[in-house]
Amino acid sequence: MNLQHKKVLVFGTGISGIAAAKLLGAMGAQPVLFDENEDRRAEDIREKLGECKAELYLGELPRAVRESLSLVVLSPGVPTDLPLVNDLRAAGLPIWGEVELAYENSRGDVLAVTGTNGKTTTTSLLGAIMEHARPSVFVVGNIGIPYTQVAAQTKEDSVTVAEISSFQLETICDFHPRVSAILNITPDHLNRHHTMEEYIRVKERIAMNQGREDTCVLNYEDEILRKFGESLSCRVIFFSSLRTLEEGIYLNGDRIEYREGKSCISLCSTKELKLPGRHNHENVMAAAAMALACGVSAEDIRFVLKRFTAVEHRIEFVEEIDKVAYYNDSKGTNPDAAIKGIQAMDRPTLLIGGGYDKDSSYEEWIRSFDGKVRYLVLIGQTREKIAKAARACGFHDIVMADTFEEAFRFCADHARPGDAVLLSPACASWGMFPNYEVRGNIFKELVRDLKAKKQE
Ligand code: UMA
Repeated sequence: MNLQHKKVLVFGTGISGIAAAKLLGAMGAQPVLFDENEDRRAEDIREKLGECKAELYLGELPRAVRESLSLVVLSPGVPTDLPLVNDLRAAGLPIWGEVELAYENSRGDVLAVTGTNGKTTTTSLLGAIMEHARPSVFVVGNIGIPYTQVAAQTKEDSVTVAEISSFQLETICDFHPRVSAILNITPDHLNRHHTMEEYIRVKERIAMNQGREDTCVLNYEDEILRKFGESLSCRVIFFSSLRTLEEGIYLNGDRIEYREGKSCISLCSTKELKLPGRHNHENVMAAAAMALACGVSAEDIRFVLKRFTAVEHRIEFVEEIDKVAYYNDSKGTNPDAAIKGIQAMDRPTLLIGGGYDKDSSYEEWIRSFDGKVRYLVLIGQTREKIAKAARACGFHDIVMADTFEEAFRFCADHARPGDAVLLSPACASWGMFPNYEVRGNIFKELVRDLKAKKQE
């Protein structure tokens, strides 16, 4: 689409909106930035826009402006069924996501990772492998770097490794990864997608433009994905952490093996990895399969696998103070991710949970405690709902805290030598924090303050 001198609405003034407006400005379009939150400070937004001359509207979008538009670009956090978005769609305007805008204006190959959990680790690891093997690599998307921020820098030989959320998949049109992966699908973001069926449908959109030349990497142990694989026209590589496969990548004892036709490559042992847990071994297999599909050598993949360490905020070890280990799993933003968090603990644990309500149910998470949780310290909007679910599952060691600091203090005061204190909330951070990174960083600051006090 030629956007020269065309007015394009960019909905949302977060990091995606700012980057999309800048890209549009550089392309010769006229970006119109809009945010429903009238409390956003116009000066701050203008400062972030720098040289980009965008019109800016906060709170309401004037009718005259709506009528002058040629395209709408949505930030991922903007629901596609908002009345305003419905009106713009009904007026015949194309509605793109920020990812689609970036894709339309970038070059080279795209490798895209989605799934309910493990996306960030898999994307980072794949990014590290590609950076080791290729000259020009960009790691973007839900991981925290808007794709539009780098699109203009990509070249024919570039590889863009993108973490793509369900929010972002709702608004792609021609987005066409050469290699895609869906790691797993378990209930999440149901307040946005309304039903599990819709959430699955949206996730599966990652492969909708892939053809015979392309590859989709899927989890064989996820029944939905196993079936989905049978329906695809592109090449499918399955991974499994529970069985050996005739074709694909799998765990054979502690060895990660890749089998294609008659050839079988042994990549490495899980003992050589710095990423703990079965869920991480799945992430490793997915990243390795994607890299192999791009023609990266087993030797290059092996080199990176043996060196790659955990991603920040994902079961991240922070400090040991008085023989109590503190772990930051702020990225455990849904029950399934938080299950991985508690499963990774090998000692009695004081667990901080709760936050923003995404219509999740918490029983399965509580049942996964497996006798390890000494106290469940609850915060935020969901604390009553989680407490109710816990009691219904027979778990009663519940503490209610009014603030994050209070929750932390309770854990620090009640932990015994040999215990772990784990922040793994099973909920999004919104309402108490701008995002999970801020929540995780505050947790780490509290741990470091505690250490400093003990040393005084
Ligand atoms: N806004 C409205 N109306 C709405 C919703 C939002 O006007 O109905 C405005 C808000 O007032 C705000 C702006 O939109 O000013 C925020 O836009 P955004 O929520 O899309 O946030 P960005 O800062 O652009 O960050 C987004 C992703 N955020 C979400 O998907 C919620 C980031 O993912 C992503 O890293 C970034 O783009 C770069 O691609 C975060 C996330 O929480 C980490 N993702 C979810 C997850 O991982 O579970 C999907």
